[in-house]
Amino acid sequence: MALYKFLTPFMMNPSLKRVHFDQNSSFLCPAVKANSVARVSNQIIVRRSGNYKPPVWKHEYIQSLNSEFKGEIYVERFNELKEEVDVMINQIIDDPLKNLELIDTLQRLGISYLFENEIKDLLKRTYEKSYESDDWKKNNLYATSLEFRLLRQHGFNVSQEVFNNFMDETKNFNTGLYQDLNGMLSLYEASFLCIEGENILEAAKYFTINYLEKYMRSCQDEYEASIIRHALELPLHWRISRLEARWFIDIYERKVNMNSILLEIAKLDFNRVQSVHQEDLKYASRWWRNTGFSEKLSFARDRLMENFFWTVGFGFEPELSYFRRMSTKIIALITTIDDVYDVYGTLDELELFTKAVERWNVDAMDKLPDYMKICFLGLHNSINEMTFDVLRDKEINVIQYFKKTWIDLCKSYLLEAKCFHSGYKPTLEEYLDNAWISVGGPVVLVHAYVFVTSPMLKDMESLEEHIDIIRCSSTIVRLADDLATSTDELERGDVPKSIQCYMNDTGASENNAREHIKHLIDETWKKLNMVEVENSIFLQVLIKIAQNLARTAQCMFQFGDGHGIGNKETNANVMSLIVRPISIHPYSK
Ligand code: 0FV
Ligand code: MN
Ligand code: MN
Ligand code: MN
Ligand code: MN
Repeated sequence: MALYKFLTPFMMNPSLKRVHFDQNSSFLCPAVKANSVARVSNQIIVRRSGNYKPPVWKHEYIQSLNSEFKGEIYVERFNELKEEVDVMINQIIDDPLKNLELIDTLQRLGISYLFENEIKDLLKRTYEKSYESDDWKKNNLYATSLEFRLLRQHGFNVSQEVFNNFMDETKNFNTGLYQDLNGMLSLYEASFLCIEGENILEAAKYFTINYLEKYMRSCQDEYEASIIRHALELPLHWRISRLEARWFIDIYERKVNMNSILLEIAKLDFNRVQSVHQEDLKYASRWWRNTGFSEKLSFARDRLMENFFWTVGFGFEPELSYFRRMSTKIIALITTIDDVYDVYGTLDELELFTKAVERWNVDAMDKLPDYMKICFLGLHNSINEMTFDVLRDKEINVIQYFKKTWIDLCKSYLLEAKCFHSGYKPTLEEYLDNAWISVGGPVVLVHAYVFVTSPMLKDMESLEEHIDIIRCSSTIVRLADDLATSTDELERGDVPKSIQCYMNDTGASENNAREHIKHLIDETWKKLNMVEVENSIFLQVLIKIAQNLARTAQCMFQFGDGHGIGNKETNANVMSLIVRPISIHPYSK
């Protein structure tokens, strides 16, 4: 890959290798705010500052979390309810629309994972049935869209042509459909399962968004408005399932004719799963404290809770504890090392650190400054320990695969650091060729894949073949991150991010550039949707985590920098997902 091919000549210039600082001039970059100036062998080193705030969620607070749903008291009731739902799923067979609605409700309530096989069977029966007669959906936009979305989500082959019925001769959607709000909402959600080149679904997206936005402005019904607003903020397909479950449980409770069995099991299960998450979080927080990073590397973000929150987005299921615990460590390490490269380290130091990671050997530590020694050994020990766990439990040595992701990450960081120090402005294409790596996506995904599956060497090797999945997912993380963080980053001194690269390339305004980046997210999702899922269980797992990573990023960066700044939206999400159980007493809400 010809990364930043024009950069090399700049970097050959030795005068750029060390930052010389003359206190009277600010030739470096006018935006750089130096808060730390140190003298090392007669040279003055300028260190930038992230001005990061201390963590909102303290270790002691985290350790004090203790859910009553952890124990056995609710198990019996839970099992009873589960049996009742089982019966419910097996009962309905002759009304395809009722079947689909049940599946949709189970998914939105966050309990479909408890009935995975039953749901697959039910969908299969519905799929076969829909060939016998289509009277139930023929002129029903709501039923057609719901069926389309659920079937496609579950890997059934279904064509966008099913919507032809609802278009006029000029291939525009019928405006008569405006009368059918549920249908419009359902078509809106379905349109996000679009793959590249599907023009009907693309048209459906614009048709429904335009209408729903207009409808919102005059909507008087508060319940209805909250549902439409929620849908327009982020489509279902882009949302993390735990957060959707927490939101939908409240909505469902207010629904006319809701099923109280489903509501009760959803609440109980949410709380039960949350108690598992709390134990994972407590483990991760003990690990984090034990690294000493927050004192020794105090320039870096101390965001253990936020790091953990990501992992609940990747996979919430109770049996994924080990995966969440290790993934939290990985994101904490990524965030810290990112700050070393972006904020604190000098270019010379960063070159040394990159070499040490490439050697992956404790001896490589000798030449590093003290603050980097602790960072390097923390990384080395954590990843080696995970490798040990995997070797012990899954009988496969994955060190070369783990190691490679960290080397690639550090190289991509170094390239950005060089670019910053030389003032080189990459094109958007050049930038993205590197920036999908520098956002940490490949590190997260390759480790996750190992933790969630039991891969064989051939599966590890085939990851390279499916690098497009990893790249698409990581690109979405990168673009969402840039939309949320690049204003602060440029202020503190950083490379041009995707928005600025596009502005440089085209002369577009910042607003237009932001719109373009959002459009790229949309386009990248289409590629992430386009993957054949029937052939391998390993591939299915990879796709699922890759999509969840993209979703979590869109959630973290939906209202600005929810990862680094600890904003009110992230704090509210943490409270409702991780800290507070749902009240289960019917009168105590
Ligand atoms: C982003 O920070 C950051 F640290 C992230 C997204 C950590 C979590 C990563 C994954 C879950 C993949 P920042 O905006 O400083 O990153 P860049 O790359 O822009 O410096
Ligand atoms: Mn950064
Ligand atoms: Mn960075
Ligand atoms: Mn393939
Ligand atoms: Mn960023």
